[in-house]
Amino acid sequence: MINRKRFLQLGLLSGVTSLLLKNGRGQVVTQNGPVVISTWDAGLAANKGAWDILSRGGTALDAVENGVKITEASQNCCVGLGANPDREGIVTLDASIMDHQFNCGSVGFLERIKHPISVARRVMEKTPHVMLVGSGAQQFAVEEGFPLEPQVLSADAQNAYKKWLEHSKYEPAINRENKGHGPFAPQRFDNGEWNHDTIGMLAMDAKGNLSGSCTTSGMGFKMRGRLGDSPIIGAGLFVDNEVGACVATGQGEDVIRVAGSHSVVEMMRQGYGPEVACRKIIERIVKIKKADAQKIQVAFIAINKNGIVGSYAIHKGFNYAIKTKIKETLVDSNYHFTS
Ligand code: SD4
Repeated sequence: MINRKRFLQLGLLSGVTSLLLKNGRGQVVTQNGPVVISTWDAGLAANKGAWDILSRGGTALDAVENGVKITEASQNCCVGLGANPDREGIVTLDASIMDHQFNCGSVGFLERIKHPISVARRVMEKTPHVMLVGSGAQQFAVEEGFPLEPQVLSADAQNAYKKWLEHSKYEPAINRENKGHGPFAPQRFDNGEWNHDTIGMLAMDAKGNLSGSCTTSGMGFKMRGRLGDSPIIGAGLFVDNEVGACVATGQGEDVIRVAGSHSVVEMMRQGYGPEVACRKIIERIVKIKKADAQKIQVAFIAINKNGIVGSYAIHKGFNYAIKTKIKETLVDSNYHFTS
């Protein structure tokens, strides 16, 4: 007989059990069709954009593009052209998108384009390639009709960059939804609103198909030319419609090392529920990093084929937004280090 621990591991119970009910055959299904989840509290607004599509019977793919475009367009956020620049003072953007049939596209090191996620989708749909970077990605975007935006920093980013130039050290802070101070002080806002640079989104549509998207300015004040995990399929994002999907946020280098999102999906293939699958790969990163794990944040969110969602982070302070027909909320993630 299945014991309680195994039951929990398989994700048959989770923090979002209220989203679920058992049908007559005892399978766990989403109560009211579509579901969308996305990283950090900016996900609340982004999920609304996804829901506009999902609630009208649209596809998960359209939903995850539309959703994160809201965050990309926001000048007062961590993602898109209003975000923190690299060391040279230039904003460079990465994004990826993946549908339910292993179609995927991404862009990296893209400058002066407002919606990298839409360029990633065009790469997926209109080229024989998966990934375009730098000036080639920008050239493709312009050829596709995306306007070239002026190369200026937002007022917040300008202030942050000026401040950063005072010491010019690359010391990524631990990403949290930060209301605190001390070693975890925010990178950017004095009021501690946030210190992260990415939105990742996963959706299941009314047909039960999954898709995912991820878009970021990367780590603030990174070396010029640096790519993180977000544009790398299998690291920042992975979708396998038979199993589930995962998206990552946090220190991209350490997500890439373990092929993070793909590894989480493989854990779900082995039968683990989304939260346990995320936890297992977080534990793998913590083991690899040894004492340095204290200094980095990585978090995953995941959804399985039954519409069950879960997450796990290295440190406290990660949260993600859920939207279904009956629920719209921000969930505090479980995490590895309790002290
Ligand atoms: C990166 N994973 O470029 C991104 C950064 C991030 O919240 O998620 N920040 O490494």
